[in-house]
Amino acid sequence: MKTQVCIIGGGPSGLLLSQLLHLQGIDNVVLERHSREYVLSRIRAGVLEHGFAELMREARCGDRMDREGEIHEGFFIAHDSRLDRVDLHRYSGGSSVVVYGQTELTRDLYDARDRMQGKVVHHAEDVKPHDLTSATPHVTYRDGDEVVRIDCDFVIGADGFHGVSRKSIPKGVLREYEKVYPFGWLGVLSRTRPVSPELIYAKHERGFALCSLRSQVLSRYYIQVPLSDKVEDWSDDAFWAELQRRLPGEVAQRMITGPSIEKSIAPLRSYVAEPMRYGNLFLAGDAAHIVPPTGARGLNSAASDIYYLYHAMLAHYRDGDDSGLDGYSAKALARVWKAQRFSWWMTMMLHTFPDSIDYDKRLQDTDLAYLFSSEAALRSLAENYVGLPF
Ligand code: RFL
Ligand code: PHB
Repeated sequence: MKTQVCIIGGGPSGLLLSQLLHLQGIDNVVLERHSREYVLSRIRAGVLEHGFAELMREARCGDRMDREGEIHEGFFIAHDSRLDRVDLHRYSGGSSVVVYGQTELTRDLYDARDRMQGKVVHHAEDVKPHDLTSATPHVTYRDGDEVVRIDCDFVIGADGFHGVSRKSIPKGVLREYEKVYPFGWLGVLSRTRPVSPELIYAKHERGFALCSLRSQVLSRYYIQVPLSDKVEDWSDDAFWAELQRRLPGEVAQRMITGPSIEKSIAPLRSYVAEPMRYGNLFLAGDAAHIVPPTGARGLNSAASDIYYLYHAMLAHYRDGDDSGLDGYSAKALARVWKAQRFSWWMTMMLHTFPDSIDYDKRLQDTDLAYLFSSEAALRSLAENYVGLPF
């Protein structure tokens, strides 16, 4: 098989790039290890920044998002038994975010790929990139007993944190930066009315909690848990009781509980791999960088990678201009590191750290006190949360 761009990974990053390139007549193939049902069963992000929503529209995948997604112009931070609102609209100069689940967004991308008869291979086993530093790289995968070879101009590594792409860059070339946090988030999805129409991020001495949503009938809640906890340790009743303990009384009182329809634990990690290009391999999204979910940046950082890659590929094929490809890694990483900083800051401010000393706790309190007493601090939070410009 021959194509122009071979994309490894059929998550949101890979599918969005595939769709954008195809619309410009650039031939591509997506290789996904799992089934479509598996990819769509993972409950992950819920908050999309404005620029991502625009990119979905440009990819002609924005109709359902615009119909069913909710525009949010603010969120709350609960601390010390009070609820303070961050007015995103006011402090970001009129911007907002869209609450629309990653599952729905991925479904829309798959539907769009189907409509255009895009080439998406599921159950692609043993995907391996080859000859990445040559002008003629190729990718192989196994389909049952058969090994299939795809010759291409470029390979895109959009295969998430555990994918094969980043691992195919020689150790001496790759520089990795990592910070692992001593806790995870236990998440529950439930078909109940959300406790608040806007998100609530809660700082509490028992641990962080987040009240999020997918719609006005579907809630998504998280609580900070030790890394040693297992999902089986948490009955629904235990989860609701702990969530309520971590929220201000008036919020806890109006919480509607119900059976969980999904429950999972995600460890929190910050990670960046540099550079994001090796020969004709380009990394994008979680394959190159991970953030703790506190700042809602992960999927949004993937979107900016795709934006830069899409425009770089377009300039290459349309104008013979390679400056975008040559500058991709530096440009993407500059924005990635700002998302890292913001996610780290939100995480450090709002979580309970098992080894923190009294001094650290006073600094956390001061961070929040400063935030809600300074317009400059609120502006900084808002501009990062709605998304820095691409
Ligand atoms: P994905 O989604 O991991 O997709 C990668 C795809 O590649 C496939 N794959 C392979 N395919 C072929 N061969 C191989 N060897 C392969 N290895 C892997 C996988 O099966 C998969 O389908 O990466 P992508 O596309 O870069 O997307 C990144 C996002 O998924 C991620 O950043 C976000 O979910 C992070 N995130 C959030 N981001 C936000 O912007 N806003 C949020 O509100 C938000 N909330 C979250 C989150 C992540 C969470 N978890 C569980 C980590 C909340 C949580 C709890
Ligand atoms: C979610 O709804 O899953 C969500 C929202 C905001 C975050 C993280 C996760 O910061």
